[in-house]
Amino acid sequence: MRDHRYDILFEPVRIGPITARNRFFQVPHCNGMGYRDPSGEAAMRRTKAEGGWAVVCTEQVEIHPTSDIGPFIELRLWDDQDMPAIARIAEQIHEGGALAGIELAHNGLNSPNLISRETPLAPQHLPVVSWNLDPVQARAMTKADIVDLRKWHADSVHRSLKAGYDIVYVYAGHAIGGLHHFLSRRYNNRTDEYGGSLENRVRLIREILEDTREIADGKAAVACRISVDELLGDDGITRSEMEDVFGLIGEHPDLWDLVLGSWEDDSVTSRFGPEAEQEPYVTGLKQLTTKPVVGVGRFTSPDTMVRHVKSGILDLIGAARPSIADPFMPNKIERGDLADIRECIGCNICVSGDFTMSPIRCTQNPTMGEEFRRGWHPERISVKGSDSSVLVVGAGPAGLEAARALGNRGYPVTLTEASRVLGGRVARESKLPGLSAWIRVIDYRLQQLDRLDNVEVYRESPMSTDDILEYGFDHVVIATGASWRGDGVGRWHTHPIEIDSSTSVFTPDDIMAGARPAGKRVVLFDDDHYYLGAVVAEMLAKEGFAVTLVTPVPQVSQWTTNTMEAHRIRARIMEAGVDVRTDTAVTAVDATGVQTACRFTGRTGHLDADAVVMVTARLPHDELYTQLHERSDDWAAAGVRSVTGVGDAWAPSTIAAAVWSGHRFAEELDVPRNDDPVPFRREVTQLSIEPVFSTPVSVS
Ligand code: FMN
Repeated sequence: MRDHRYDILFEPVRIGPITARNRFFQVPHCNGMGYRDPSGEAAMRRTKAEGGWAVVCTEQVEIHPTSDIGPFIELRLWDDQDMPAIARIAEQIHEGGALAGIELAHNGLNSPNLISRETPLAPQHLPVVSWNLDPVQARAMTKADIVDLRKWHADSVHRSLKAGYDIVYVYAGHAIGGLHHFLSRRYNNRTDEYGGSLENRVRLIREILEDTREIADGKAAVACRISVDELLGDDGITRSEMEDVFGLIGEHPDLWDLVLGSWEDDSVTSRFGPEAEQEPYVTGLKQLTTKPVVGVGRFTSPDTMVRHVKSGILDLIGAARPSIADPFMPNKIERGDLADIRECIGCNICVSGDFTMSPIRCTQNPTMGEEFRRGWHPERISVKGSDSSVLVVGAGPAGLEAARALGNRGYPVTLTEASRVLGGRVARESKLPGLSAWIRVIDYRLQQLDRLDNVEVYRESPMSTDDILEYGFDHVVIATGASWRGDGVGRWHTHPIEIDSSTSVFTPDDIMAGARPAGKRVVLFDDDHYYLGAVVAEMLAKEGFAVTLVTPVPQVSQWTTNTMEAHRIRARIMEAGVDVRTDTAVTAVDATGVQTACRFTGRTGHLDADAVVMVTARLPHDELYTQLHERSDDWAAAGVRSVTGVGDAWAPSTIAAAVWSGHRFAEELDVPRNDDPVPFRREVTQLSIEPVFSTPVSVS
């Protein structure tokens, strides 16, 4: 039953000509599926609609080939050929019971147009601000270009209405939507009526809002997504300037959707920003308009949501990442099942789907992106296919998820953990600076296991091969995790390096277990390139060690460009006093420190150190798996039918991958084997148009 304190979240909100049935609003977010996997996207959005979000939006939709931000895979509405995909998504959102919003985007300066090869368009001549630093410049838009842009936008509004959308966006946010570039002094140095004064810089947004409203004509609501502060001081959009923007066009849209700065600022990870971080920036803007306001802030606490509504900051609770982690969050709040909410941990692995052009993934929600292609659902799983019993060995992220999902299917499950602490690597890593929110991966699963009478959990229960064969479970899942190796093997060295035993070598596991170097000078060799190297470096530096981080790539924690954290990580470790040596490898550990080599020239060097921390690679704990398979002749007598490795014990990867792997085992147990080499459904390009190849003209 719903707690009455949360009633206000379930009040309807009028948005122009339409009414949202509650205050839960899934704001636009990309998902790495877009034009390539539109049915995958449609199923994902539908799941959220079923989960209680009153409004479910698409990601940014490119309205024209000059707005091509490939290789990112977004939706397109370049012409009518894109209509079936766009319409299918609206239809599925409606089937799920929500209103459908579409974020029309002309990306201007942000679109390198690599696929279309059209010339990028911007307020002034400037290099494009694409993520890959593409050597492409945008051309300053002429008046004719502006007329064209208005027409393309208008065309896309017509198409959106035809496709059935209830809310049509004008996108002026994140320094991505091209209208943002017109508004911002950083990008707009025009001297015509579209540059200079605020009134001029706002002109194109105003015109496009007016065009959109005229076409929507009461059939759909018009939303405007805008960055309320670019966090650049007077060089960009400021919060006080935004008040003037509201003075000029505050009544133009039917809904304001407020975001902060660039996408990196807006989707800040939990390591660098708390829930509701945007509150000071958005507070007060609602009072400058009669139109409803939606805002974001990795909202997972219904109390925070209520406070935002009651104190007049927001009308609608916007969410991207919390809706990814738990597409059913609104329904769970409504039912009063708060412990059932899979709270977003703010790791931004969802963002990495976009950056790696692969379907979206989520640490908390392994079904995200798998709704269509594998038929997975965040709240429903098929009932068990037999009376088999399952033993899960290891209660890390993979084991916990396997036990939870198998338990939900109705199997009798025994989960054993060698240590006293449940959670494996997540329990250890969430104690590191900035990673405390990650404990939610364990909390959610333990709370769920508590409710399952058919799952028994045993701590301090190390299992041997003999034990397992003696107990005679039908299926055995090995989820025993992995350990960091200390021999230097990783991407750079594929064989152990020379290590002089007089210099102590630590692994992240040693450091997380509380071990510390005896001396002060520490070299940390990061050949892993995700978060851990920099987190450990920061922690040791703050504890007073003199830390030098050595990495063979150009950037610290380079892979975190995919979670949009790399720049913050670098700033944080600089502030912590860590000395950084990029493009350098540790090649040996000697009696006085480490030998190094420049990645490019091979030039060698030496760094004095009392200790070395190797953050290079991990080795799976697969001994049990291997031993059990060596004794496969004994399985029949013991009643064992399968032994499967999952998560890091099978192949070390991200926490998201471990959770997914445990979940996959649970989904597929007793499901008839699919012999198709592609274990999921996919959409392939229909060769529907007769090819007409141009005939080369020969010149004699
Ligand atoms: N915002 C947009 O306006 N358009 C997008 O296409 C878009 N893509 C996103 C993709 C991902 C994976 C995420 C996490 C965010 C994206 N955003 C996009 C920003 C979100 O809409 C939102 O403003 C931001 O993540 C903060 O909200 P949250 O804390 O609820 O995630």
